[in-house]
Amino acid sequence: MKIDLNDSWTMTFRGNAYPCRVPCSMYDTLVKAGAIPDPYAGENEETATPLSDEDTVFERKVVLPEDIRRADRIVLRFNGIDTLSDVSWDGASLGRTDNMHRTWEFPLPPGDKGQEHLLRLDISSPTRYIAKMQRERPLWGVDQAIEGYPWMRKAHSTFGWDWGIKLPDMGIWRDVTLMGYTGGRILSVRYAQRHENGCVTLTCLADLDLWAPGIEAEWTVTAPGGQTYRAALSSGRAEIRIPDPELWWVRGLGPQPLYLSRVTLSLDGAVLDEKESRIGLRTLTVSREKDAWGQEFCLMNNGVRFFAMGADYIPDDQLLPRCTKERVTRTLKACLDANYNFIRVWGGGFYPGDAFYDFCDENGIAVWQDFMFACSAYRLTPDFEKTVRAEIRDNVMRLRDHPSLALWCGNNEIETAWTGWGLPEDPEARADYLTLFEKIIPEILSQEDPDTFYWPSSPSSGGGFINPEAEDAGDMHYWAVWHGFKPIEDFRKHYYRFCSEYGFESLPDIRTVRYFAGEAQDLCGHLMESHQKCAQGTEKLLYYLGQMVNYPRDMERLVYCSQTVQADSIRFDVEHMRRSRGRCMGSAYWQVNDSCPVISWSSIDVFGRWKALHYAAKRFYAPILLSCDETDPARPAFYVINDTRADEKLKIVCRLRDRAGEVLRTWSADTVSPALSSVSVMALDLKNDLSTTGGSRSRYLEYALIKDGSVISRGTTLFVRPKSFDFLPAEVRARVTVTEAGYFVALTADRFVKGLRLSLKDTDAVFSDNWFDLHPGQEVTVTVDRAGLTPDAFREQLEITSYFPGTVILE
Ligand code: BMA
Repeated sequence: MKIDLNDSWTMTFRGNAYPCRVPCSMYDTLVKAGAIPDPYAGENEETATPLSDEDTVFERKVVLPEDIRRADRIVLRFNGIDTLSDVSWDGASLGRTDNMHRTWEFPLPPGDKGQEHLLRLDISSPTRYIAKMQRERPLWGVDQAIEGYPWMRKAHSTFGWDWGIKLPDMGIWRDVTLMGYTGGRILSVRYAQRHENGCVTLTCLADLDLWAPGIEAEWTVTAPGGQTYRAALSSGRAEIRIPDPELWWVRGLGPQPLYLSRVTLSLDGAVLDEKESRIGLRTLTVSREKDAWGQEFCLMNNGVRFFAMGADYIPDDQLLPRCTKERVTRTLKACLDANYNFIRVWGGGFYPGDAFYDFCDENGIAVWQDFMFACSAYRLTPDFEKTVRAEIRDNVMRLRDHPSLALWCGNNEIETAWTGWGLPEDPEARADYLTLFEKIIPEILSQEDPDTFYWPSSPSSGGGFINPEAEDAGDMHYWAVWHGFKPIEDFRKHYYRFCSEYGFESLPDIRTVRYFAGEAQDLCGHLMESHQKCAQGTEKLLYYLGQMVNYPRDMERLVYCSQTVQADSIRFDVEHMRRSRGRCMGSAYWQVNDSCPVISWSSIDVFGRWKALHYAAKRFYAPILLSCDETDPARPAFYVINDTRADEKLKIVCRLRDRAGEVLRTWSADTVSPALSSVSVMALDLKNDLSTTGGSRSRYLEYALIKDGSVISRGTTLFVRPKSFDFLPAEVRARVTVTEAGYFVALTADRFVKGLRLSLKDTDAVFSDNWFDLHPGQEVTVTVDRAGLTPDAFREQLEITSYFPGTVILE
């Protein structure tokens, strides 16, 4: 028996009472009630942050339903309390909470007569607590967050980050439930798999608490096709052999069949408790074999090594109640649309809810899961160690059976910080680092999840403070471009084994900029800079714009140019890594999403608006990619990268064009691209073509990869940066047709057009392709949802821009 207690709460803050519903928090409730201005707009953050210096109370009345009152044991469960609270029941304390990442259970006192009870949480200020702890024992952390945050087991980024405003909230951020148990309870279930000779042996290991005699424990597994396997659990354990297993694959490698597994406790035919999970029959791990380049770091699914393509994921909102299933799904759906097969959950936020992992299971996205520690020092005081041990256990037990879980990682950037960031000496905290990440966590994992790969830190070469930044082993965070002011060409000087972070900032969509800065925007002014949290962020943005593009004359142009440069830079690196497939086996750019309206490295902003980079990702993460390496412009080399398990018969067509887009020369080649490979298929000799005066400024390559008559990958290579190319104004023609499914926009141009961008003036829309190049003699058709617009409204709202101004004719 189980009911939820999410409704009918009251929050009291500064003597005022506000109604709320779980998930709820101080800031979110005040914003909803109109009691404070939107902290995401203007400079409202300044007045919002200090509110967290005060305490908050949440309370509600509870009447226990009859069937729960009759149970032997009644348990109150909080799936998430943020963070420091006293939980009381009719004025008597049930306990204290100190960790937002934990689940908290409190047994309720017996003897209930059906009367009304008062459930109350007194949540105390997080900022006062960390200030006190920090005064007593300083710990280092990132500059953009409120000092002392490492002392608290609360999403670090709620204290501010270099993409997040400071809103250290208080609240009940996940479901509250009331459960009644009679006779026994399933505490936890874990599954182990053995794959042998085309057969999978599944073992169920259940932790059962049985206090009445005669209880039977049964386990059933139902295959996707409906076939059911059964076994009785003895001492919580049983084995089932599945002879023709339908294997679960990471997307692109195969399908994602899910088996439904159910453990049931029953007495005389009545079900007392049950637990259901969806499992995938698969192996998924990290291979670290030694090879010609050092030691590989490579994800491997059912024995197949695959190239991980994705990005780093942060919380979907700074206000946790807004991190709903809809928001998570919107982000992950956009990842699918952009051809990701991988995502890294970064360690400075929180452990996502079940919806995140369910989506990844259903769609084959491999998950790199950090534990929630990032860029900080910690002290393992007895209290801290106790709560961290419980946190690790809670989350491992919740997430371990998801087929999409590829690896656990101890933390973000702490090993590398201790070795190379020049931090204040702190031998105690340094020793505690090793104890926590190289002893305590591996020990817990060896008991709770021995089959999932563990990596101590990101980046790392394997731990022990030994060369965490090494390029030839482990994963790598590469920030010399952007934070280090290196030119984007520097990306190609490195051959990482797995690049789990690298990034480049841009401004969000113009409507997002207007949301936080209104019409009076000045990139370097205080208002805009309050939404630019990166140290020297404005300087970095302008520095790279100056290198790459012509001067952007107004804010709309600045948005367009900054997104163009971001997309070009990340594409430049991804294609380099994918061409080096085998040596490099993974790319996660920093970062897919935003948690508030800011200037950041994301490819989608907080409102779900795609930047140029997200459209580029859809192209550069295509399972089969044609890529041009023009490191030597006189001899550009073409690679076909195939990340599927099938050999593919393909045709390459490549044209050298002049600045007007006229074709000067054409090459074509047929090729068979072997499964899971990157092969250099042809090189051109352009020495004479580019040596004429202005040759490289007025000529470019355009190329396409064709499968069964359709273009599956295409690209353009300029031999100079966009600002140096001699563009000509083009005339773009757009023909709009409407069908039930949506609008089709067929686009042609009389000259070369770089970065053609479609948008709707007042409506959010995701186009099937966008921010692409157009060449004379070619037509590109883009589709978009009807978005509730009539054909006339659609035509009125349609805006088409490109890198070099020209004219647009709407037909
Ligand atoms: C990293 C991350 C984050 C940070 C990002 C951008 O290294 O791990 O801490 O937000 O870079 O600076």
